[in-house]
Amino acid sequence: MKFKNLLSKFDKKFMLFDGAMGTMLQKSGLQPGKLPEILNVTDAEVIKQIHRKYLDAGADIIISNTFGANELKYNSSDYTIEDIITAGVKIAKEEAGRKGKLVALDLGPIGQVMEPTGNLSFKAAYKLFKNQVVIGERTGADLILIETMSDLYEAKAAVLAAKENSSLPVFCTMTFQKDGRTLMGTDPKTMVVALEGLGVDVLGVNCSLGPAELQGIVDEILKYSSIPVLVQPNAGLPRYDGRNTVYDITPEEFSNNIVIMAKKGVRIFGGCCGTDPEFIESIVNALKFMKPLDIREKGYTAVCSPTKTVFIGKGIKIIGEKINPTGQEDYKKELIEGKVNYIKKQSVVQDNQGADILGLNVGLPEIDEPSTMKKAVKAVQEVVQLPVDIDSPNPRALEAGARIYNGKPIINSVNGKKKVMETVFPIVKKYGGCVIALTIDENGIPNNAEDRVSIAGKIIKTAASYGISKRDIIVDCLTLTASAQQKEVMETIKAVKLVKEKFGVKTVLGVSNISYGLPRRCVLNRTFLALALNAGLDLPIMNTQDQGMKDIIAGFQVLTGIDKEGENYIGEYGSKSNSPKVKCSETDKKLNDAIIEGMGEEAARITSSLLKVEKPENIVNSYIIPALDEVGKMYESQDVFLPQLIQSAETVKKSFEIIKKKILKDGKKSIKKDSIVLATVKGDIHDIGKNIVKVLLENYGFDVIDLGRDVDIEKVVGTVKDRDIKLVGLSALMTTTVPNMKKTIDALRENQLKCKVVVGGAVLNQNYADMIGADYYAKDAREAVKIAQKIFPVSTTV
Ligand code: B1M
Repeated sequence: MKFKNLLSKFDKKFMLFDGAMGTMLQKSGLQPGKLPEILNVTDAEVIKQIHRKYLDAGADIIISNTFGANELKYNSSDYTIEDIITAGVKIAKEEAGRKGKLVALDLGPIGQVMEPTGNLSFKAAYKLFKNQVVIGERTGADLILIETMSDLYEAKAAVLAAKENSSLPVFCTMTFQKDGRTLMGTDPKTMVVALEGLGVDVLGVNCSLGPAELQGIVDEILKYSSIPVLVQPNAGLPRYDGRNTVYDITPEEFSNNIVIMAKKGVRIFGGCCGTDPEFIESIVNALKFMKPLDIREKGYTAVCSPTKTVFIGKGIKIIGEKINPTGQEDYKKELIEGKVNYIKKQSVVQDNQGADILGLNVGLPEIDEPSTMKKAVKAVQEVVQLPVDIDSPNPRALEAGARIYNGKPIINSVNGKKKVMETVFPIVKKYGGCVIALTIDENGIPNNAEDRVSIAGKIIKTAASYGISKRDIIVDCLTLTASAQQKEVMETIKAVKLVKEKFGVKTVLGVSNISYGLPRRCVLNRTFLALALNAGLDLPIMNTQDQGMKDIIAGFQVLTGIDKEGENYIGEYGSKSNSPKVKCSETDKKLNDAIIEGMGEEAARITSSLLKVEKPENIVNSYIIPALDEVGKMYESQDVFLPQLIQSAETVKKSFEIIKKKILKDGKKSIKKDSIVLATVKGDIHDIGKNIVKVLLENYGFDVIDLGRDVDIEKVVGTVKDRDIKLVGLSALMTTTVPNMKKTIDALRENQLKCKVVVGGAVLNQNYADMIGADYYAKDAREAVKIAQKIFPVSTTV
């Protein structure tokens, strides 16, 4: 309601935020590294002046100086976040109030990485945001601005915290890189699908890039968004001039690009890093005589994970049915034992077999379904990028799953019973899923198609009263078994057709149920699938291992013109002598697969058994390094994103722990030799390779002083000086950190330290090593040991 009031003021004009706070603070002498929000308490006048300048420039909304004011950042400060946020919002309110303008409570990222990639739990993030929201609303903020988000999951925690603990309008913007995705891999359309689902009032992009470079990202957002879009670009691309980060474009260039965006449909603007009141004034002038475009409802049906959006109704999309305890004894056993290995394995297998969405059912009477559902959702999202269909008749399990899910899920299901609708629709509305609507009500499943259609109508109408759009409802006309209810088979098919014709909604069917109790089930499943597809089925829930069913879908899409010019069909079947691609169905995965898929326990298990037949070094060289190389390539080609890269690295750690134990157990640690300093250079956090070198050196009796990763040059120099070190080993994995390797070597030389330096890391070669003044280059860990033995000749041979 509050948002409608706010928006009505801007019905015929653009809404304008202010520009950068940090840039202005730096101009007024704030030292880098100091927490800027403290100034709300210690130097209120500075903040006041900045707000005043932006208001004078024509901003309608000023943003409180509270971006980083969370309890983690301020845990050792003299001031509480209560002090800081209260002061920040108060100052802004006073200034804005003078001109009848508004104040946005600013919430930036917490500054820690969320689980499973990092350690910050969803619950902890939610709590931090909640505290900020409560203080901000109490002090009089008019709206909440969640901004500069790189992680969709963190954005979700912030949005839920804002919506559940205040009645203020919620605006949320994310930050994109040059490759068109956020650091954690979310693309603009996925952001729109997830954030719209969560019910934000405004969404968009801030920071990232300059306005010219943002145009493509803005186009994508506008293409999918049915709500107002906010854009706050930087003042050009950031550049380091040797001392400071600088931004190059003029206010005029900035506003010229803003005008282009306004013509495309953006309604709300502001500035981010590098902008100042001149930029805002320039936008005010440029938009003075323009009117914002009306917003169009886009009308598609979509679900998403953090990195992948699946549009339902654009071609046939498959929900994999295998993560369901019905008839799966091994899965049942795992559920009872609280394990998730089956879920992870089946997620990967079905993904490889062509599932678009994964069905997730954990329903066993003897377990705590809500908490198991949470665990299961996390397990799936750790290993695959597919969206999830959270399947349970238990609304508490649905809610637990939907809350913890990263993205927009399918919520499976609601039905025509009044009580069920009353419990499930609020969940759908709050967490923003697509919901599967079963055509059953208090009187059971109707025998005939028409009655099922009328239940569908009732559900769609009731959903609308909760603010749930028809586009988010997927109707299930219910597959009954041909063995028990043969007559009703064709009623289901007819119902699918009628539901589509009458309401234009998307449809889903669990296909395999048709053949229950009959022999050669695949024959009936396939035939039923073909009939249902022809009637308008969009989303079969099926066995992804059944190639015959996948063939029918592929053929159907060619014959109905969905697969334009048979492009996918030819791609799939053309060159492979009618043998379609079944990438993976074996369950006993090899070590490289386990690493690529991020299956930690699996990797540890395989490593242990491999060690019975392979040398530790062989496992590193023949399995681990090639697997990581492949992940690196997939990362580069955007087949996987940072969370998956991290997941693979974590998996390698598990595998390497086991290898390390073995190496050290077999080792010849008795000879005490001189110490070697090892470090991954400044700016580089890759340490898997360096750690391997360390273990092997220790195995050959050397004493290693491991300085860790991202190591300051001074620390290397200091240690070499203090301990009279004769050999230093430096590792670097990125082209961008090789210069720091050179700087470290230069510093050792400048300090006239007589140590030798050996360098290594995938990005280096002998030439580079020579160029940066290293004494030795080691292509791998064995080579590093050989060099150490050369320098300390008493050693045994490798
Ligand atoms: Co990143 N990463 N990564 N990464 N990562 C690379 C290096 C990359 C090539 C991937 C890609 O884009 N294809 C790319 C660098 C591109 C470039 O510079 N041209 C890259 C990038 C871009 C990034 C980030 C910037 C991503 C982002 O945030 N957007 C970020 C960097 C953060 C930073 O450092 N500031 C980042 C982060 C990460 C993770 C944290 C997710 C993780 C590292 C986890 C960890 O190390 N604790 C990670 C990983 C795993 C990789 C890949 C996939 C694998 C690296 C690895 O461990 N290889 C990597 C792609 C690749 O290399 N194929 C990639 C296995 C390891 C055993 O090999 O380290 O070469 P290596 O060590 C060998 C030898 O080289 C030698 O012996 C070892 C054993 O034989 N050796 C030495 C190594 N050091 C030695 C020292 C010696 C002697 C021998 O004497 C002292």
